[in-house]
Amino acid sequence: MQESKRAIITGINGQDGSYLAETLLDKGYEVWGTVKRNSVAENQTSRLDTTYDRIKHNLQYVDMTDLASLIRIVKEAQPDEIYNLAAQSHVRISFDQPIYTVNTTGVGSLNLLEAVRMVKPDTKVYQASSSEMFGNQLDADGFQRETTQMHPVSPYGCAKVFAYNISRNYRNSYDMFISNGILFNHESPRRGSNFVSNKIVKTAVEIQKGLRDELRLGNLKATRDWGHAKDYVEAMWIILQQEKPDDFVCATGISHSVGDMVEYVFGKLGMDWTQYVKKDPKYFRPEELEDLKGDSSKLRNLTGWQPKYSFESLLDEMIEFWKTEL
Ligand code: NAP
Ligand code: F7E
Repeated sequence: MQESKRAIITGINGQDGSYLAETLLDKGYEVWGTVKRNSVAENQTSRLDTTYDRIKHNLQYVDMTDLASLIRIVKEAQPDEIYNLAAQSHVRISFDQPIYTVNTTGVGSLNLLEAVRMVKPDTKVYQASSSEMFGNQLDADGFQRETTQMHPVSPYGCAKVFAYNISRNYRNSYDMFISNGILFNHESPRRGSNFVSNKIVKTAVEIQKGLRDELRLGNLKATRDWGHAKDYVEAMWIILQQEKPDDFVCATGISHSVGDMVEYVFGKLGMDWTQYVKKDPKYFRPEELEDLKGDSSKLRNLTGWQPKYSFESLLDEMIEFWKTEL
């Protein structure tokens, strides 16, 4: 009988890590994961309710800035695949903590590559790259794709560009299987509630239930290409199953403004958003990324990947979640 494949997910307790753990377990993988120490122990595994019993013996304390801890888990797990999802992933907060963000999200990825190169260089590595790397650069048709220039406009975006480039450099220099998934925004009920989608949905449901009376937001005009995290973690797995390592954009190809999202969510809950939404300068960024819309033809044509969720069905699922949760 063929042994099951073994994968490490860094940042397994994040939004994507938790869905990817479910996906890989369903596919018969032995799943290992890295967690970050938190003084509230329950927070360390707060998104792992559905998987905890199956992975609890394979969870290790690792910080991306701590090379020794990365070497240890790669040595012990001897993985076939690593999905590098751990990062300080909040763009606005990256302006408050630029050095921490670069150390974790940028140099941390290099630490992982060094651990793999030293201990098990035949491991396939997925690097969680981001549409934030493009900044305000658009192709003439309004889309961003693998060939679009990268001009990041946040410390987070700059750190991701470094991780993207060093991943390509290690792939070419050492013949390692390292692929970048350049993922556009993806959300779910498990999204941190300080990202705009979950903030809008959660607060709108609270307003409807009389628990709050306003929603304070920043830039309503910015547009994003929003998909569902479940669709995107499937793409991560597909990217590592290809014959050759490569870089792929993953996106829905449809963009909406933050204002569109507000209007849809409040409308679904039977409320007029203009009565509740207030602009707050606190939520604007020092440099704004105005428009994102991804062309993922390369991934779609090669692998057949396509999203199952639409903008509307994603938000409907999130609204239902918060109606039950609150
Ligand atoms: P997330 O929910 O913020 O999860 C990030 C994970 O990384 C968390 O488990 C976090 O642990 C962990 N982490 C943070 N700093 C760490 C450190 N110094 N050492 C070890 N672990 C650390 O992010 P996500 O939405 O799942 O995204 C997954 C990855 O894809 C990230 O790299 C993100 O930048 C990238 N990405 C996300 C999107 C998107 O739209 N979601 C799009 C493109 C790329 P704690 O929770 O304990 O802090
Ligand atoms: O902001 C605007 C904000 O924080 C979306 C991360 O996963 O995707 C994510 O980064 C838009 C921006 O996501 C508020 O200015 C308005 O234009 O949900 P967000 P993000 O910055 O696009 C990329 C692809 C990643 O890789 C990142 O890891 O919404 N906006 N008002 C607001 N945003 C927030 N958070 N809060 C507001 O009040």
